[in-house]
Amino acid sequence: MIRMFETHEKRKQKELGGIWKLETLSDSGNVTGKYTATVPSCWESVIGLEDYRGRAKYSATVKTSSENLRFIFKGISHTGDIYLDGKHIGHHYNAYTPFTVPVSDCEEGEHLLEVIADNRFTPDSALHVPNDYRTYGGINRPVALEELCNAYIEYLHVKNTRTENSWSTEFVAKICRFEDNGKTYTATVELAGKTLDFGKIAFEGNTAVITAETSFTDVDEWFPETPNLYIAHAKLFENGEYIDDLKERIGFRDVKIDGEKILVNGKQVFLKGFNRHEDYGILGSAVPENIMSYDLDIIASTGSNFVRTCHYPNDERFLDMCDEKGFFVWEEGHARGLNEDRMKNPNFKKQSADCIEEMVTNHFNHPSIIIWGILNECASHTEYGAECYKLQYDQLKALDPSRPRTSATCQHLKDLCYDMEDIVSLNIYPTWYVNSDVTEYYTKIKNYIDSCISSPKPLIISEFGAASIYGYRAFSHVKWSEDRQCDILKNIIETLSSHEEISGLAIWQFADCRIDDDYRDWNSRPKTQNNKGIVDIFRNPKQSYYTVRECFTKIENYKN
Ligand code: ADA
Repeated sequence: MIRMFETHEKRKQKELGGIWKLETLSDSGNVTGKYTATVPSCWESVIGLEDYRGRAKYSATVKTSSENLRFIFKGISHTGDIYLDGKHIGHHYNAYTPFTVPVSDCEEGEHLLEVIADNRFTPDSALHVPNDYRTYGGINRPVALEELCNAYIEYLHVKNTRTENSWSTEFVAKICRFEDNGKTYTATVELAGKTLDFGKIAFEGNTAVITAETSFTDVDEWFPETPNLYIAHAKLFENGEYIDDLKERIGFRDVKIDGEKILVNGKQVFLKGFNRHEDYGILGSAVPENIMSYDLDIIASTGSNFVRTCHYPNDERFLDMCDEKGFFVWEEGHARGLNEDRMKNPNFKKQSADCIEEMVTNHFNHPSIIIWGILNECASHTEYGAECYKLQYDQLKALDPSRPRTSATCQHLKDLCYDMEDIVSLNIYPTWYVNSDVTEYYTKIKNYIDSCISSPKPLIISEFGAASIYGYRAFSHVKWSEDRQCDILKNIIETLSSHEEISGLAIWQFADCRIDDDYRDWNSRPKTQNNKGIVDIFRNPKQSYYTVRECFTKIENYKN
């Protein structure tokens, strides 16, 4: 599946999974090895390619029966070039956002589809750099092929705004056509028993953005405890004939900031949970659906209601599960620990803007996403860095003013961006990286923040934690023992959760994850992993799982 619910009744869409041919390529393009790989998967789970950093070509034969096609790639890590019958038809940078490749005038029959994936760290790559998570290689998320008529619905956004005793809803859809064939196009959308008519579509060139509005009084709101979901179903007509459709799953949920409070449907929430990388065992970032679901069940069992998709947009199937199972999500654009030099990479601004645009356009309708994040621990303490933060915050606001924005900082006492964001978020490691009393350490930063911001705003501790080696127990509770990790997590959760002004606690991190072996701090990462999980990379619980469960289940999900 490419989503956890049916997205079409009319459009013909098939997943292009199965076993593909895989050939590793030298920098000059010569074949250096022949393999096969399942799609989706990372090539690190192909014997002989466990540590491969380079380029490789996937190939498969696809059968088509329509002249108008669209290929959907949910994720190629980290750069993909697409060829159909040897002709270059698409290019995309970034492992974590989906992209599509429309093809017209395609003859019916069999075609050769080739995908060259590239996970090298080159000067052209501003966001995928050696890091404290691994940039895997390959087609690590699903691929699908759609057979279309002359026009199709590219996206449908449903914007719900909660009013006194009803919901006002705006529908925004983008329609694309392959050519102006002189025919008339109209569209409708159905939701919660209502059908609206978008009317006749006026194209500008071969695209059109259409809107319609209504209100609802008798719908069930979305909360994690009652994750009520509805299907919005858009239909497209050509000269009155039904030719295409798109189903989106939405929730009646709105999120507001009121002083230091985060309000969801008017209720003040307390976010407690984890930072989660997309990484599992030997499967890497191609996490299968059952593990995504298992992860969320483990997280829920600790009394958590919150997941931060550190440090990049996540697989839509995972976000679908967060909608269904009921989690609050902070989803963020792709960036981790980029210093000013890296932010000055000539490709940085465009690669960041593209990632944010793709993230918001594709993930807009998820009710679980209540916060957009950017630029984790980047150069928010320099003038140039702050200019980049402002650019990205402005872009996010233009794309989606309905959700608050934040960024997790480690520049605590020199951050220049506290007044830009809707929520202040701190990554702090007292009693792990910093030998300091938790309250003293936190209070000093909080006092500085209060001196920087013009009005009160919510505060989230977006990262805190400690490392432990799975299975290492010690009466001494020395660092790296599971016992020490428990002590640190318990102390920080109990201390900080008593501070009324804090709206959220996110543990770093849910599960141990693989890192790039040329990450600058590799020598503090035994097993070439970030070991701060409360479960190991195979989801075996450490003692800290039980400690966190004991602490989090004592904390209310909502403040009165
Ligand atoms: C930072 C960073 C995380 C991780 C963490 C750690 O806060 O945001 O990605 O690297 O440190 O484990 O040190």
